[in-house]
Amino acid sequence: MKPTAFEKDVVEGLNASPKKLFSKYFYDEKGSALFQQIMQLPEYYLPACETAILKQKSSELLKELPLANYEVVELGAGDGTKTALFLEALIRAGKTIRYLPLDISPDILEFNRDFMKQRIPELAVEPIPGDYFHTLESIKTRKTPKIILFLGSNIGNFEGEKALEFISFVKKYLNEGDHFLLGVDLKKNPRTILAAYDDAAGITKQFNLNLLDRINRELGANFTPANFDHYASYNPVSGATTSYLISKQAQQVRVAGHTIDFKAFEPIHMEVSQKYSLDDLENIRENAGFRSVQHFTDSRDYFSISLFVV
Ligand code: AVJ
Repeated sequence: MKPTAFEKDVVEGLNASPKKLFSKYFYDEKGSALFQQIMQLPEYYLPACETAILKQKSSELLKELPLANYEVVELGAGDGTKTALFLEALIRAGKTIRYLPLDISPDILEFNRDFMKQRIPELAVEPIPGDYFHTLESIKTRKTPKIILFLGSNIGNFEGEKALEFISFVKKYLNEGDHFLLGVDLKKNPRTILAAYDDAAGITKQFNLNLLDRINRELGANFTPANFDHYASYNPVSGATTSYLISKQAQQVRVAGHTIDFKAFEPIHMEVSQKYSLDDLENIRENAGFRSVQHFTDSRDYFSISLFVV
């Protein structure tokens, strides 16, 4: 039988040096539930900041969105609970909008649609399941002006140049008068950032270890998660928060017919959560070819919702 993309990525990643797994695989059912728990953690300040911006800055934001009609396309929409605040503000301002949540998970899209039906009954919702690349292609020829949303600091998972590549890719699907709204976590006190990825309750640790469990369940592997420790780091120069699982001892693991050797204290690179300064975002604007960018931040300047104009 042909190996799935998941199996291929896991086997390749564990045979690479340094060893690496992809954070996009965190989100099975258990992983998605753990991420919901992370969003409630006192240390994980991101969702509260983004919600505060959407509540406090929506009238300022709306001044920059002058048209009467928009299609609001949300990349990696998730459950839509935060997005509702923005959609409600557009409707209150008298605009006619259609909401197109895009997500890889059909289940979360179903939740999203039901949630929106109940919260904003008059809203037209058109969920589109699939990955960003295919789904953007499928709406390319639509004529209504677009607002593309990419919230929740999801851009942080794109490593190095990949973030600019992705934003440039999105830009190609936009026409004059369209907008791109990006939720980004800003560089700040390194201790504040590190604590968000190394919470006292150990939920982020479980979130990382769950991927080993998932590999056991879905690929018939025999990881002992207790033999791995979670280690988060923040580099204040680059702005990269990086999470690793560290092998506590020399050990061997069987994964899909392969034997993987771990040395004591050998890391598996799990996730990058990149942080940006406003200057970094200005550079991205320039390199991706947007006309302008305006930043809407919370009272502590922890987080920005940045509006890029085509
Ligand atoms: C969903 C990618 C925004 O990087 O902050 C939370 C995922 N990882 N805690 C982030 C995550 C560890 C989160 N994003």
